[in-house]
Amino acid sequence: MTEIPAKPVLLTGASGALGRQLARKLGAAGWTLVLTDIVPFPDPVPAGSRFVRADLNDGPTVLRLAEGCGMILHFGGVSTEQPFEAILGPNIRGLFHIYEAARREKARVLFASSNHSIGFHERETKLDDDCQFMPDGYYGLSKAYGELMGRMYWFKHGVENVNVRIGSSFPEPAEARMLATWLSYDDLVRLCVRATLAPKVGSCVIWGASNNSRTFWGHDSREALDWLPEDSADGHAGRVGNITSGDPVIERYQGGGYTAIDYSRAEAPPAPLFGKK
Ligand code: 15L
Repeated sequence: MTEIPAKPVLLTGASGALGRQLARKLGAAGWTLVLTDIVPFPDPVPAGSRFVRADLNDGPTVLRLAEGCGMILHFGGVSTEQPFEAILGPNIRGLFHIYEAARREKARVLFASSNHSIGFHERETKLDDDCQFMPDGYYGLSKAYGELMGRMYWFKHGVENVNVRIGSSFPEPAEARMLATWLSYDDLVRLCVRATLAPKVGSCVIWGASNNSRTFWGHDSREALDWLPEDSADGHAGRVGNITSGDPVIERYQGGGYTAIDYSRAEAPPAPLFGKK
């Protein structure tokens, strides 16, 4: 990882688990980062970078933070299933502020989307990047809306964006589902590097998973980014392959546990109306 972007990079959600990985590794590679989060940054700020505590709801502050930046790695906002009102500000209004800032700065956006934007697809269905959104809660719905916001800003204003449908990015896979959905931290960092440095990305979708043979996902725009995952969950199958929930809803759908949160259907839902096999 030697190439350094010409302009500073704004990283939102810098104090979260993924933000901290990115701050540490991109900072160590010599990138100039503007780090921001609503909570304090718990680590030493990398040399040449700075941290500013801010709320994504605050549009003028987001505009100021993005000044002079050529790339926004947007990991901020609510990252789990929450009531609608808790998600609305950070994930919808906050993302609007990010896109307005990108438009003004002519910056590119990497949007940390999620598999929960398509979580109600069945696990047997292999999905390509043009599959239908099937959000599995208010969080997944905000990610689907966020991807569509990126598409609008690309077509209307030429703001490039990479929408990464992150599977499960943790130090290691923790259960059987993650043998399909796991994204190693190193693959995530390499993906962010390529999304920043690739000459042209348009508005595209990437499945955020490592090279897992049990993957639920197929075609995406990784070629345009020149990114290929190097890690794999496969070696963890012996350890976690038997760890399942026993819940028929959770085990049926790609979104796993999120699909069952506040699930109120009495009967099993019908087969999906669409989706590629
Ligand atoms: C996500 O989007 C969450 O941020 C993360 O905490 C995990 O739940 C992950 O999805 C997953 O689906 O494993």
